Amino acid sequence: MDRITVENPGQRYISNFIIYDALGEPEIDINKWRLCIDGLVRSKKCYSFDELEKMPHIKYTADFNCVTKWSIKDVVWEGPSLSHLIMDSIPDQKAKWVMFWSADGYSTPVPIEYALSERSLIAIRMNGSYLKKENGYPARPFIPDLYGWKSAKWLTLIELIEDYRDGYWEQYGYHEVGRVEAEERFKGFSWKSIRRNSRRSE
Ligand SMILES: Nc1nc2c(c(=O)[nH]1)N[C@H]1C(S)=C(S)[C@@H](COP(=O)(O)O)O[C@H]1N2
Ligand SMILES: [Mo]
Repeated sequence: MDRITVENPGQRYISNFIIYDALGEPEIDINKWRLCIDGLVRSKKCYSFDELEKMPHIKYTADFNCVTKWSIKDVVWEGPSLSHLIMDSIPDQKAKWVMFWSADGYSTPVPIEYALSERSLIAIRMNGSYLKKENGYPARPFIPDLYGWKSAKWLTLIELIEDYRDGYWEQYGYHEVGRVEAEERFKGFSWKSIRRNSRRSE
């Protein structure tokens, strides 16, 4: 899996990431930092950076798409498979959403089928180097099909839950799922469904 292409209507490419830290940049002590899997799982687990680093990694090139319409072309993403991490904790049948939580208090939900996609990973490297502090060191999830706000920087916790809950941006109206290809930018609104509905009424 070397390259993942996702259609990104309405986006334009820029050359550098615009750094966002809605709740401020947290201080992280890498020796104390852990990434934990919790909630509706049979076996709760926490991993150190060293453990994540030593696991098998997946690696591919894919664009990063921010819902505010900027994109970065061809970022090389690398890290453990998100689905392997979740499956190792044995998810309960009831789990339907995954909530990502960060050290700064940021959170964002994704449907479990996206978290379990073979292309979803926990990025510990971008473009061949560890994440920069401002890009979320030590780890952030990356799901190429979803907008960038679903990639919680300074990730600490992956919580499996049954019912949808808003995260930080979703409480202000951003979409539950956030698919780039369907322009799911805001709740109850996607250009694809508008086009589909207008075709239907023609
Ligand atoms: N913890 C945290 N994660 C976050 C954000 C944030 O403010 N805090 N912003 C999100 C948004 S809207 C985007 S587009 C990307 C931006 O990533 P970057 O700061 O590495 O460019 O991070 C996402 N993850
Ligand atoms: Mo964003």
